[in-house]
Amino acid sequence: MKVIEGVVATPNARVAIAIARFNNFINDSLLQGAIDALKRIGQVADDNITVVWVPGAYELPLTARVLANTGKYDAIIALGTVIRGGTAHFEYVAGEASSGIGNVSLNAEIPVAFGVLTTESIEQAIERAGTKAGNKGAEAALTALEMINVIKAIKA
Ligand code: INI
Repeated sequence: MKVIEGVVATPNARVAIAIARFNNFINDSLLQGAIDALKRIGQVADDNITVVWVPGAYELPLTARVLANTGKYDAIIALGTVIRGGTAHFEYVAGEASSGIGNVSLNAEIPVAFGVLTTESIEQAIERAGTKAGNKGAEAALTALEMINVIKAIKA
């Protein structure tokens, strides 16, 4: 039996983070969590991390696609926060961000981690950005690194 399981430490990884400005007071915490996880746990070099700011979560799939197509990155981490309001806007933005990011990952065959909060309230978002429900930016970063290693091991 052969079992493939990726480790997290990926010292030579080149990682791009695509991050939305919309709800940036929450996204800033996701970014800090992601960078801390990449460097402190993943041992990724500071010079190998690129951060790209875009207007909102809706713009994340295109940004991830352009980053993926450069061939310069081993993984991409998409960060943002979509909070439900009184209209259907939430569904469109969150839906497009989620399916678009998934499509980029499948088409480019590199990990594109989904670090986009989709919550009912600001309180739920704060809880997931470094307070009582952890930091989803850090979780997305660790997932991206593990997946780099899993894919490398499958192809080896
Ligand atoms: N963008 C977000 O990242 N989060 C939101 O909650 C949000 N809401 O609710 O409107 C949001 N809208 C902007 C959207 O991502 C695009 O930037 C905009 O529609 C222009 O394409």
